Amino acid sequence: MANYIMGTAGHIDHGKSSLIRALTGIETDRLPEEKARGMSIDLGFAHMTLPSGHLLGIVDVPGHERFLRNMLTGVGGIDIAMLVVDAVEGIKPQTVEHTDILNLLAIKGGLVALNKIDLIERKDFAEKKESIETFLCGTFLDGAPVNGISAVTGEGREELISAIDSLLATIPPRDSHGEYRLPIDRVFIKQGFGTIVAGSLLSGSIRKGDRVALMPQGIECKVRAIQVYNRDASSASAGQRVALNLSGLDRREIRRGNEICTPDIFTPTKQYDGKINLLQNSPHPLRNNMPVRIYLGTGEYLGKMKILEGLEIAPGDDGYVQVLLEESCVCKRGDRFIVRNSSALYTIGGGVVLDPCPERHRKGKDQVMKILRKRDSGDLEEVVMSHFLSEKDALYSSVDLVKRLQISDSTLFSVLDSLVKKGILISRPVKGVFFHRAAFEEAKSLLSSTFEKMEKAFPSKAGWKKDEIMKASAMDKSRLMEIVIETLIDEKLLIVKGGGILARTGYRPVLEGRLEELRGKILNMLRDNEFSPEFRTDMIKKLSIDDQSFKMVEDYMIEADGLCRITHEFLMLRSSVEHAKELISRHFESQKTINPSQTRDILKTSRKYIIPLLEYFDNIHFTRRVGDVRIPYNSAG
Ligand SMILES: Nc1nc2c(ncn2[C@@H]2O[C@H](COP(=O)(O)OP(=O)(O)O)[C@@H](O)[C@H]2O)c(=O)[nH]1
Ligand SMILES: [Mg+2]
Repeated sequence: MANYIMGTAGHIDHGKSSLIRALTGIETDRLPEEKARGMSIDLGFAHMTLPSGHLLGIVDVPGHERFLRNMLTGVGGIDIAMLVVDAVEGIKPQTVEHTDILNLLAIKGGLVALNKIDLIERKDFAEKKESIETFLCGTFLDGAPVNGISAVTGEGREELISAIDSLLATIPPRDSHGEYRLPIDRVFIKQGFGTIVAGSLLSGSIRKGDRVALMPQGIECKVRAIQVYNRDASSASAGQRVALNLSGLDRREIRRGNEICTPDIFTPTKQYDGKINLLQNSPHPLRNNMPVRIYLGTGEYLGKMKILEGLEIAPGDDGYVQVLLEESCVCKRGDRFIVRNSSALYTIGGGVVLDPCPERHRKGKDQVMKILRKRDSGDLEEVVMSHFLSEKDALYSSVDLVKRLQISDSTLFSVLDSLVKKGILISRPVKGVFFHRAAFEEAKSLLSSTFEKMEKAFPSKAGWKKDEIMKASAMDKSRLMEIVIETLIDEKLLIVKGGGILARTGYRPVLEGRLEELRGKILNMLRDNEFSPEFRTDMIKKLSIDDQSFKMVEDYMIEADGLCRITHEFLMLRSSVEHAKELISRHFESQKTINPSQTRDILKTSRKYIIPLLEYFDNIHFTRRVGDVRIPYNSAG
């Protein structure tokens, strides 16, 4: 047994409300004004259990064109539609308009009740039926059953009910798992209970006690009680008409058009991307930035449509638009909407939401169009992928994606999981991020070509800082590039040298002729005076070279020869440093401490070298300073 909701449609006085009464025994015209005028103004609600056991909720809509906005509020959540046509009058303006609207809303199925057959000759029935069938060609009701019925005599009632049942056998029930959404079509205060909201539950289930979000206001509140078809219930599921008693909410905070939904998924939005279809009989084309009225969920919004390709969309055509609303709404990819002119006199067209929270687009951007086409035609995997393809540095956490796509964690994770299994996406669980394998590979090869370029340009350099290399690859601040670098370090394809310098494994800096010669001279100068070498500035003077060349050789030697930089001026060969350490260690064998003058005596050098050298030894944790003397770094005291 499943739950479905059926909406009525059709011209005023063709017998929609009478037919609901005949089917269910429920009077849907409940307002005093409706009773007095004998016509439906607002939505009416009824329900029945079908012979199959399915529970059918019915939304009765007004047929009068003045109340079309109420009709639009009601039909957003229906599964099937019953078009009611007066057998005497036949097709009338709202028969056409309602059918157009249901068609634009992509209602899954429906049937026709050819009503008031008590008023026509039996022999005329076939002809009436045929003219309706012709009218329905090319619409969502193409080929739908047309059942003759009289709401007054009850003739054809059983046949109509079983036609509804067989139709439902072909309609998959709504998903009662995952996130729930209840677009509100009624709000009222019930004495002794407080605020009640009602609507058709589009998806998911709501339980008593749940904390729910009122959107787009973003207010959280608690479900105190639930009614399904006027009976108290502990939970409600998709495809049911539901009333919720909410605690902690003021009636004045809620309007028709607001939505009760799973917290933390939906983001209020004033712009969304969509594809719009113009009605063949729209009185004019849709022009760029034309003010319009938009009907989305149970809400009505003023706004305009930015046409993303071309200047206008002609009647009968379709196109991609960015819809800009004056107020916030919540929506999700796949939601349908209807567009009427700004004074709501006629319907222009309708469409489908493709991206609920896009950036502002400029016109004629190929990339935007490409992505919208993907979001239009693709399944959820392709839609998720379209986000990864939309930016060069597309790296998303699952939280980012839930916000962008407005789907539940579990739905998203199953898609991400499958994309990772297929090898299309890569995940880094520690960081909680996902990215496109192709983008990763591209960044990887960009990185290695950048290293290659740098190695060629500066062959004497030991390596490059992360920032330097990212800048050189024109991917500075790229989170993806950071991940590429980390990965290559993990894979030992990159090594981190002293000072956080990066180089490719196997890379050896080289010095070309003149600099190699210079290196030999510097080595000799440093060797000649182990513990009292020439200062850097003096070497540069003696060798009569420029600072730049010296620096290149110096950097190279630090890397390749283990040259030690005691201070900027004071350079020492590693072998000399080791020798000095050895002599001092020997001193420590007989003495607990060493002072600067003892050091000077041992190393036979002058004071200007001793202090920096001892500080260097402190820094590398060979010695430790205690007052004016040094002790071995690891000794107690
Ligand atoms: N003779 C006859 N009259 C009907 C039938 N169904 C509805 N009516 C009458 O048609 C009028 C409009 O019906 P109503 O249900 O309000 O139409 P709605 O505007 O489509 O909801 C009322 O006076 C009904 O009594 C029918 O099957 N036979
Ligand atoms: Mg009515």
